[in-house]
Amino acid sequence: MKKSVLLGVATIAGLAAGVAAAGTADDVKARGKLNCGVATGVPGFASPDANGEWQGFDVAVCRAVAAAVLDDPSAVEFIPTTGKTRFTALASGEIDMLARNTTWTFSRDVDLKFEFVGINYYDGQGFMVPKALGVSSAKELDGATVCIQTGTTTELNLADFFRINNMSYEPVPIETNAEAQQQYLAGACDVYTTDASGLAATRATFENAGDHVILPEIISKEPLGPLVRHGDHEWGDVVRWTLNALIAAEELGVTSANIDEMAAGTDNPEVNRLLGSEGTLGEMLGLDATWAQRAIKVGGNYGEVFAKNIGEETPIGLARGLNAQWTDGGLMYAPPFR
Ligand SMILES: N[C@@H](CCC(=O)N[C@@H](CS)C(=O)NCC(=O)O)C(=O)O
Repeated sequence: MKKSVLLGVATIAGLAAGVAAAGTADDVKARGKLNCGVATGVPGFASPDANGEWQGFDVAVCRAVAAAVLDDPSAVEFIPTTGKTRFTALASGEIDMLARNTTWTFSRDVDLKFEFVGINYYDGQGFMVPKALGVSSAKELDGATVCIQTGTTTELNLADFFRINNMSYEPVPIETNAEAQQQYLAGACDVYTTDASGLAATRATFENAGDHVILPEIISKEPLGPLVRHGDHEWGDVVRWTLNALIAAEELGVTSANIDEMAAGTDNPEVNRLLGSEGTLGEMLGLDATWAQRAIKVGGNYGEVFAKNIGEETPIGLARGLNAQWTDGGLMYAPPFR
């Protein structure tokens, strides 16, 4: 068992080393299309709408990168990946980047050889139970059956949490969020555990959402963000600074409503460098002067993307919390555009 796990990791890292040398930024430009790995379906984060168009908070990152690099937010092939398949898809070169509620951890960076370019959502793992179970704390879950997605940090945190609290559980392994939802609603498990954002997204689709409670414990840190292969620095920079552009735009007050006006030039030099009316940041990135303008125009700044897809006015109903700007008591903090 141990051997096969090690082999799997070595294979992923080996694949990554081979593909990285190719230079993904050039590949994407030559192909004219971005291959973006996303979830198979998490409402608000990544899921196809009634017309088959991918929508969501993670999808917005893919579209912003496509707009920056290819001048076309629709030049994206969305590739659904599960907790298990996402890393081989990235390492093998099937996808150029992964934007799928994926937690930045030591081993995914150092051992699997991926580069997390930033954090687009600070999350933590939670638990959902049917109200009828009469449980009000995760510490009351001794002996529970737990629906758990394989290949995730969720699986590992769950084991740690139960061990620390001297409790036992029976895992019900599942592959996708849709399957988890179905199994949980069918009563195959007492508890569904995943990132708290994923729980909110899943519960929002329930017919009787009020019959289910999210327990107060958050048992882990899940900094979620987009990632690329190690060693592919030019491409890593493009994805990193596209995400930073969306975050900085919110801090600087650049919105989808005022961006055209601001792009003509403002009395804030950083806004001018971001939007390309001053300086040569785009050129340094291997792009043109208006790359960030295009990225921001797709769905607005970080705050607009958040509000539209997962914010308090949406059925998902997430508060900004840790994901507020640093100027507003949160952790969102883009490095300077200079
Ligand atoms: N953040 C954790 C868990 C991510 C995860 O896979 N969460 C599930 C539950 S919301 C998910 O996104 N599923 C998407 C899918 O099934 O397509 C990780 O990186 O391992």
